[in-house]
Amino acid sequence: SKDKSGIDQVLLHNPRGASVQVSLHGGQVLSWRTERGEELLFISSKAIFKPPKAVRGGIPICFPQVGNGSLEQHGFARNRIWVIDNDPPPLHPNDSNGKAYIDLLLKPSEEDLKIWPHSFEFRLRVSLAAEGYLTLISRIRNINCKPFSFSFAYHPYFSISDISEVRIEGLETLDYLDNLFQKERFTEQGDALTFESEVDRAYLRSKDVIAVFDHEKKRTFAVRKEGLPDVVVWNPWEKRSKAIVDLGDEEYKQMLCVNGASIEKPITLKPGEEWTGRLELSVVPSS
Ligand code: TA6
Repeated sequence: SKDKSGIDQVLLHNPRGASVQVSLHGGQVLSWRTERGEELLFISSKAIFKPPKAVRGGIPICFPQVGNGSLEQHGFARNRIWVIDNDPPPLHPNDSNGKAYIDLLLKPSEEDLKIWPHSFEFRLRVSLAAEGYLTLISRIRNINCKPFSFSFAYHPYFSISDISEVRIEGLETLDYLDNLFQKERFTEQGDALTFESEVDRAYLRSKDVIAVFDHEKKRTFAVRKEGLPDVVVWNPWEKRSKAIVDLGDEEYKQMLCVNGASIEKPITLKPGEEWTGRLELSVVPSS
């Protein structure tokens, strides 16, 4: 199928009727639905479905830079058109039962090489398990003759009932860099993270499972990550939302970004080396 600006999208279904929609624009997951048809990811009603800007919502991929720096904000991968690999390597036999998957590929264009002179091959595998969980596996290979370094993040926007009703567990006692205070380093003091104003933090070296509890919707998201030591937590809140053109003024209440990322220490690949970063999202009912 195609989206509003004519860009191809791929729809994955599992045997129970859960689904995932992936756009070739950015390799971005735009929808993840349960077997009952409930949407689990947030997309702004003001989202712009047109390159060269990433869609506001879903799961943008930030590569080769997270945040600001010498490249465009969050790197160029999320703004490029990816291609489908029609002959992807098979799933592992132990892991193939009822799983639907697609592999997308990104290679730098000549223009990309001018702004970031490192040849790479990026393979993104998006899969939907029979049980409904969503897995993203990124494999980035250095096909250059020199080493290069990058930072990386999966930037999921979870759909939530109300930002004032959610809490995150798994970040207790960690150090974080606060983007609202010039990346100053603080230590988390609270038991669980709740929200009453803008939050934009990179929690460093977290454990590999983070939970987002949504009391009103009575569901919990589990974020499992591998190869991604850090976790960015972002909610723009009222004032900042007004400055974001592709986000409605009140929509911050229905979204929360909890990322798997590698930010503090850049990843370095020697020629021929490959890096893998994995994110697995699942949802369970809770009381
Ligand atoms: O992950 C947090 C963050 O870097 C914030 O600083 C905020 O800008 C957000 O991502 C969204 O960035 P974007 O470029 O998509 O508007």
